[in-house]
Amino acid sequence: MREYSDSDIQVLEGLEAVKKRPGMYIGSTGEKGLHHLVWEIVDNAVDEALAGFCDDIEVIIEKNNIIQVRDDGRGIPTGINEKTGLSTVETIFTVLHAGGKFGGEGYKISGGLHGVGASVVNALSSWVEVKIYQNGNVYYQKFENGGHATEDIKIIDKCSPERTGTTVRFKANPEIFQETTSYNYDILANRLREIAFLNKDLRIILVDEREEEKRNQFIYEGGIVEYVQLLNKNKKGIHDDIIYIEGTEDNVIMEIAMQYNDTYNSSVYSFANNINTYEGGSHEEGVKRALTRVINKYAKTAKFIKDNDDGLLGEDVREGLTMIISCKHPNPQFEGQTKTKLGNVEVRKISDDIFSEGLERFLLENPDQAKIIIEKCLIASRARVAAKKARELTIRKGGLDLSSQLGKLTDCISKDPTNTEMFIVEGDSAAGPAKQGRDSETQAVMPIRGKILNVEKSRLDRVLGNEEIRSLISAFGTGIGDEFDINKLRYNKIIIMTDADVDGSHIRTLLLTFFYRYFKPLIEKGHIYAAQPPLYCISHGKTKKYVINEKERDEYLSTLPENTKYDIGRMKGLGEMDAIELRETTMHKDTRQLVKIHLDDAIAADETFQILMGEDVEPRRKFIEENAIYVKNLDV
Ligand code: TTJ
Repeated sequence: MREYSDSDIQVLEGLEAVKKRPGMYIGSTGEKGLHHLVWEIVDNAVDEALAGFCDDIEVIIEKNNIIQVRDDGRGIPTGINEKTGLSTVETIFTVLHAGGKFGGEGYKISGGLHGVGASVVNALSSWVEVKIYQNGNVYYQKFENGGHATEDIKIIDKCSPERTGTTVRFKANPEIFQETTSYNYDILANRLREIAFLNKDLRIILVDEREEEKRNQFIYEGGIVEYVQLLNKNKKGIHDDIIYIEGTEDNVIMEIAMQYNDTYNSSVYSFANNINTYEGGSHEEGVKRALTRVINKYAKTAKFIKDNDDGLLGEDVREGLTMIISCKHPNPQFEGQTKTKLGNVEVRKISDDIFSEGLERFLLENPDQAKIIIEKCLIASRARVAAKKARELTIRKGGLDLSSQLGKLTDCISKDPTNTEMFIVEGDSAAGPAKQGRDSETQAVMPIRGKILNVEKSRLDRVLGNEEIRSLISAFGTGIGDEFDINKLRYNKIIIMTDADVDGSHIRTLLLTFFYRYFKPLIEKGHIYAAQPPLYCISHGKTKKYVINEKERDEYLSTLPENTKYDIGRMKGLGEMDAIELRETTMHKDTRQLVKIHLDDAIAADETFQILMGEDVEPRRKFIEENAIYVKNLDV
């Protein structure tokens, strides 16, 4: 161990602060925070790629959940940093917020919680090891026990002078990440794939060495164009080209890819510095504003609509639109409840300028495709007027009031919306035990029949025509669309309770899509949950124990005395349990485990869903089984 200097002491105080309040730096010490460590390190490699010096990044989950991230960039500088008197490596890994400041000029892009830096990872790890390949040498430095350098940086080996890059290995500290230190392959794969889509030609490899080896390579020559292609894969694109527009103004890089399809919803996803801006912001506003203006202008000039006709609204020109907006900004301001809204006001004009010029040119150069697009927008506008009439009619007939449309709801006694809950239960076989097993004072049960209407394929008027959905809306009490009022919500928690199987996942995906499309505020305000029914039943003697995952199963088995004879059954559905078992395992406030649905879960469900939109059921089912990453995540 080295002797401590003054700067060591300052540094260690900084890292102590991180250890004391990890949540402030990485959001949580649960699964999400654990994965955040990986993003902190990966972001550095992506920055090097954005600066144009790296085109390969590899992430390896080693045995024992050690993470290795390597890039083929220039390598972290290996000299001493003037300000700190420590090596640059040590500075980056031990001084809070040291990130780019010590790394020279480059194009530094970081955002949100990201970019708090490698020092945070170091503070929260049992150990971190850094290797740098530079000038034919391999440099090495190691940190232990939450951030202490074991030695100064030193050369440990020679390498080919052509080889450059940085490799970081770390092991998350299990005393800090008490919930879990096990990485979820699908979470890593999804985000790495997204990063690859957002940075064309960047090659990212993910390897899992823990059990049977898993490996994915993500590289997209077309970048976000390929992303739109994927999202529209199972829909009919109504015009030939995926429109792609890019431009740079005042160091702000804008890229937009879009294509209209034959559905009725809009799927506009925006990113700033590779971070999904779920809450939108100036880049999205600029592009949306320009889209409405340019389409109206073209429609008038080309005489699709008369000068004094009502113009097309934003929602008309976005119906059936799949669009990715990616903005890269040297100094992004993230705002909003979840810090996922881009705040930089100047970007509104920049994105508007770049996008409107590009779209105008596309429409003029491709009149055949322009015609198809404008006609689609005109139909959407007429349908909007018709849907409004239909909705007014429904309301006038008392269609959405409580008394007439509650369907099969078994309501609770309490009318206090701060402590009541509604379980949405699939199928009659589970509805029975749920009704018997509930706490009738505060828990209501709403059975739904199999697959609810796929809202992705229907306009609002048809959605409102669906009995199942009307019952749900009536039970919520909030109304829908323009009439939506969250203050009228009749339950504090709306809990989706489906089987722990593929059909269950599918139904949950349908419901999440429905909530995302029509009741977004309920998700944002944390009113939507998924129940976690048990996956296994362990029986021995007269005892039956239900557990929700493999981990709990193994933990329980290890508590049994040796020679105990037991039997393990994989649960197929909620209907297999009687009312008391269902209450104990899944419904009772004291013993159940709920998963709160966040906006990104719902968006992910929506996105997954779009990929699954094929007409054939079988391949879709298969895809869900193999790939419905987010859906699986919810299964934990
Ligand atoms: C900074 O400017 C001079 C040349 O090197 C630049 C740099 O720091 N490059 C760099 C850092 N490439 N890769 C990293 C890096 C990679 C990982 C995986 C982790 C960290 C903390 C940095």
